[in-house]
Amino acid sequence: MFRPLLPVLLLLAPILASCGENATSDIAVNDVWARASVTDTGAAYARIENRGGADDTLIEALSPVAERVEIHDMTMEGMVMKMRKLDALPVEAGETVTLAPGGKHIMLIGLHGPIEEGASVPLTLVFEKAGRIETEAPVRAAGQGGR
Ligand SMILES: [Cu+2]
Repeated sequence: MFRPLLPVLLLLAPILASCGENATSDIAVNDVWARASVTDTGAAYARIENRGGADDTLIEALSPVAERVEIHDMTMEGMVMKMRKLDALPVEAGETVTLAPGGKHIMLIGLHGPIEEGASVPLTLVFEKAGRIETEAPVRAAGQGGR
C-alpha cells in the first residue's frame, strides 16, 4: 500500500508544501522533513514561524502514516537525554520555533510501514488560532543529524 502511493505523493509534494504558506495565516511552516525509519517509530521536524501580532500554540500534529502523533521535547536528565511529551507548543508573536534533531520534534508512533528516503510523509499541524496547516515532509536518511 505504501509503494503505489509514492509517485503520487512526490508529484503532490510541491503543491501541498506550498499550502503551508497560507496567505491568510500568520503561521508559516517551513523546512519540514521526516527522518527515514525502518522501525515502528519515526520523527518529523520543521521550522514554525509566527509572523503575526498574536501568540499562537501548536496543539496537535496528525499524520496518516502513524497510529499516533505526539509533540515531543528532549531534555537532559543528568547525563541522559530523555524525550518528553508536550501537550502544546507555544509559538509567540514574532517568534520562530525550530523542531530539529536533539530538540523538539514530532514523534510518529506506530508507523504503518517503513518511511523511506525519497518518499514524503503528509503532516498536519493544528494551531489554536491558525487552525490546520497541511504539509508534506520529504524523508531524509536516518544518519543526517542523528536524533
Ligand atoms: Cu520523541
